[in-house]
Formats: sequence, structure tokens, C-alpha cells
Amino acid sequence: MTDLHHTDTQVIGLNQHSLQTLPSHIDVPRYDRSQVKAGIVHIGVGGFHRAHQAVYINELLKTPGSEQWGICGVGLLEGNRGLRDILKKQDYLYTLTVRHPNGKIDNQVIGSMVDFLFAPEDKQAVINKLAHSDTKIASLTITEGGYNFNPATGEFDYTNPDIIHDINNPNDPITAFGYLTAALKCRKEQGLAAFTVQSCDNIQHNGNVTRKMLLAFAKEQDAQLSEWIEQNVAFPNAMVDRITPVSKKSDIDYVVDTYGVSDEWPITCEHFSQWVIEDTFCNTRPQWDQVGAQFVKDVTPFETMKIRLLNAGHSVLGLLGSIHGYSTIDETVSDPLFATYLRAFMDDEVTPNLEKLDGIDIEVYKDTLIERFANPNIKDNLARICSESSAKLPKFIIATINENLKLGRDVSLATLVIATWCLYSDKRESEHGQALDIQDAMSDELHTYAQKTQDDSSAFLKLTSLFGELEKNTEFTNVYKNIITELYAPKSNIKAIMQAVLTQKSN
Ligand code: CS2
Repeated sequence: MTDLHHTDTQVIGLNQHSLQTLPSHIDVPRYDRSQVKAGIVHIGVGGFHRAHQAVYINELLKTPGSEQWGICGVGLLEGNRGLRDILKKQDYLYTLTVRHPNGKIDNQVIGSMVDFLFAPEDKQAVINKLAHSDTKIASLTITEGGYNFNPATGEFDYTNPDIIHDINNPNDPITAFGYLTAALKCRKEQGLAAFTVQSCDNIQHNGNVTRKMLLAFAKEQDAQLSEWIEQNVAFPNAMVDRITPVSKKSDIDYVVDTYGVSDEWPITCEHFSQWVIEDTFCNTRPQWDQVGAQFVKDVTPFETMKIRLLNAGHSVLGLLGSIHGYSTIDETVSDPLFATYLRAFMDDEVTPNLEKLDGIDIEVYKDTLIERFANPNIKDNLARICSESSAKLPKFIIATINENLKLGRDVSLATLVIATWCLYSDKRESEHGQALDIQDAMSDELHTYAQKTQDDSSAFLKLTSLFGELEKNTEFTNVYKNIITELYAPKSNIKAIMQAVLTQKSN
């Protein structure tokens, strides 16, 4: 994101002082930010956090009496230095550009972040902030990979070198788990109440997963602390949703050109936003339900619906579309064959396994998803969608395949997606020879296994940390191998194969 700088000297730089001079149709924070305290310390200030949780808090801060719920951002990675510099310069303000499908655009300056700590520069400051009595919630968006579990077994991965370092060096953490335990240890020693650890990542049972991983980590470091965490820390599960593409230079230019305001890191997102949370906080919480979030007893059916339809749908379009040579989600879903394929996947292979949800019409939900994907003003790159597929697909798609296989149901539409992932990881280019931008912590391993496909058509499935026992399931491998043969045939064409799978399915 280093190219996100605008050099025009005529424009007003975004900061607390310049807020008053911004055009009146930008919604700016009118609450007194100097009174806002950070009750939430958030680790992982990516675009999603700035388009989601920070926006809910920004709304809440408009209500007098909520000043204790501001956010202190934390960046754990060296790569967050630039973000820290920009946010600091802008008094932690940034512009949120909400782009509706009909072309309407809402612009808002978000003021809920009131501080940002860059951990590599001062680790103790982060631990102290988390351990401070004002901090009631430590929230996380550290991506699927940040939770450090083996995707096939769901167990904590003790082989990660950063984790080994953190277990042995409690005062010199690198990972989120290291920081959380260091701070919780201080709170325990000082007789302070624990904070709630609130995951805002797109992971099923994100609270339960965080709890399991943090306890697995803490147990190795300090068994007594681990027990205290188990008894005192709450980990609410939540479903989070808002499509937030990676910020681009054009997003900066838009804010400058339209408003004469220089914001070096604005965030663009879709109009839709959803947050469904289990109300199990251990140390008070903001009234998020007053600003559009929903508290429920059990978030499971909401998460399953979202992950198996929205996220899986994204991956279906992302992988198939990348091989075809498309570059964004809206471009891909506006191709009728892709839209039909997606809808058939959702209707035939996902919906039959979903629980019915009071107040949600699943058909309307799917229609809305297709509309959201088709939003021509959200240029969501397929490279973002396909990034870290190894952390995503086991939950998004492989879980659906396993359930269908158990029930004796057809899995051909999802199988083409897995086979296409193999081709994508092997060739690393579209069928027209355009290089693909693959970002995946496991990309080398994926490539190594996928490359063996010419000699062994199910070689990719031998990556058992992702596919579990799938390679041993002949119902699955029969379909998979046939599709691989088609995909690897000279001059193969993904659209023809998609059409063939659809036709076969309807017969
Ligand atoms: C996407 C998500 O990358 C992906 O897996 O499906 O980032 C998606 O945009 C968000 O979950 C929407 O809430």
C-alpha cells in the first residue's frame, strides 16, 4: 500500500483540525473525540475492521455516555508501520466511502479510533494498554491464518516458530496470543477483571476457536494463567459481514478529486453490513444493538449460512473466474454462466444442509448475495478473494462436500471448484496465460502437490492438512478425477467444463 500517496499540495489534509473545513455533505464525527477513551484495543487494523467494527463504534459514540468505547488500534506486524504513520498524521481519522449498487456514494469520516500502537516499536506499550483498567475488550481481526490452527484437525499448531518463540519468551511477544497472555497475566496479578476477547474474523465459532487456541497457547506457557483465563475471559462468537475490497490509489484520488481532501488511506466498502453477536461479554460491552448489530443466543446458523453461501460463493467465483481470466467479482458474476453456476451451487449443494433461521428467507438472502456480488462500484479483486484459500476453503467448501458425501448427495459443482484450485495452484496462470497473483501462506506446498497432478490425478488431495480423508473417498475421487482430466486436457476451457457439469447435474 506504499503507493497510496497523493502529492497535490492544494488539498486539505484530513485531521482533527481540518474536520470543520470539510464539505458539509461529508458526515464527520461531531462528538468530542478528546473525551473518548479506548475501552477496546483492537489488534489487526485492516480494511475490514475500519469498515465494520470501527463504524459501529463511530455510530455509538454519537450517543452521549458512550465515550468509554473508543478504539485503540494495534499493529503487530512490521508492515503496519506505514499505516501507523498515516493514522497518526490524520489523528486516527479516515474516510469511509460506501458505494451502493445504484451508484449512490456516501462519504463519512470515522472518528472511533483514538490511538494506534505499533507493537514492533514498543511491545510493552501494547501490553500495558491491554492491561489497563479502561480496556474492557481486546478485539481481533488477525485473519483465518492468525489463529494458528491446523485446518484439517482444528488443533493448535505448536510447530509455528513465532509461537515457539512466544511460549518461551512471555515478555517479548510477537503473536496476538503472546500479547493477550502477557496482558492477561498483568491483569490477574493486579487483581483486575479480565477483558473480553472478541474475534471479528470470518471464522465459524470465532469465539470458541479463539478460546481454544489461546488456552492451548497459555497452557504451554503458564498452566495457572491458563486456568484463570478459562474461568475469567469471555470469547463471544459472532458473525461479521461487509464486503471490503483492498484500498486502491483510485480511492485516494476519489476523495481528493471530489472533496479536495487528502486522506492517505481511505476505505471503500459496500452498503450492506451485518454483525450478529452472542451476548457473553465478561467485562461490560458497548450497546452495539443500538447501532445495527444483533445479539442472539446462538450465532451458529447465521455463521454457517454466511460462510457456506457468501464466502464459499466468493471462492467459487474467485477460482473459476481467475482461470477464465476475469479479475473482479462483479465482472465474473455478470457473466450469466457464472451466475447460474453460483446459484446452482448455492441451491443444490449448500442450501439443503442449512438450518432454517427465524426471520431470514434464505431465497431472498441468496438473491441479495448475487446483487451484492454484482455491485459494479465495488471492484473486489479475485486476487483478494482467492488469497489464503488454504485457510478458507476447508471451512467454506470442503465442509459442505464432506457433509454431502455423508448424506449420499451429489458434490460435482463444488468438486470442480477444488479441481480448479489444483489447476490454479499448479499453473499459476489463467487459461489464456495471464499470470495470477497468488497470495497464500501455503502457496509453495499447494504448488508442489498440484504439480504432481499430471502423474497422479489425485495428487493435490494428498495435502491432508486441507483435505482430510477426501482422497480416500471414492465417491468423491471418481468425480474429481474426471474433472481433472477435463481441466488438464489440451485447450481446455473452464466455461465449457462448467456448462458440462451443470448439464450433467440436471440430467
Ligand atoms: C471474502 C470475504 O476473502 C474472502 O474470503 O469472501 O473477505 C468477504 O468479503 C467478507 O467475509 C464479507 O463479509
